[in-house]
Amino acid sequence: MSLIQLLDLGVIGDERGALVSLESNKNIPFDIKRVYYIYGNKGDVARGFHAHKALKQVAVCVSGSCRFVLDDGEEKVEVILDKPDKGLKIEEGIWREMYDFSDDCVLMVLASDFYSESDYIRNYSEFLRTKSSQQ
Ligand code: T46
Repeated sequence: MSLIQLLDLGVIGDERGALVSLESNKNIPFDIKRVYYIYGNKGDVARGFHAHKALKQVAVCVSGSCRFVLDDGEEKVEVILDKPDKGLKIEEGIWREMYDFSDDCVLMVLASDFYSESDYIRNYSEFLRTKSSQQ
């Protein structure tokens, strides 16, 4: 499966403007248990630098833009999020880094589970070891 999975969230638009609705197991392919958002980042700040053991997420840049680097241990890809109707699906076991936050960036993330630090792999060598032990 491609590392870049961009979901078309669908816009319900009319003459007043746009509306995007996000629903568990419909346009978001899991039960949404948590929503968080990231904003006010300095442009030169990078975030992420971890993978999740089990968590699935969909990231939506509802305002502005930012750049994701996704890495499955074999391949690295880059994707720019700059559309509020596009969601980047990030499966478990994918290392992610985020860069180039615009001043107006609001990055909203829908997650398949509650926050748990024990689901994070924050060390890149450990991430690669996990991937090679799965092969
Ligand atoms: C991810 C990327 C896209 C909480 O207490 N609850 C939460 O729901 C979250 C997401 C974080 N935290 C705490 C954990 C840290 O002490 O907030 C602090 C900052 O989190 P972190 O450094 O992991 O933030 P990012 O921006 O590097 O990563 C976040 C998510 O943590 C992560 O799951 O995939 O955004």
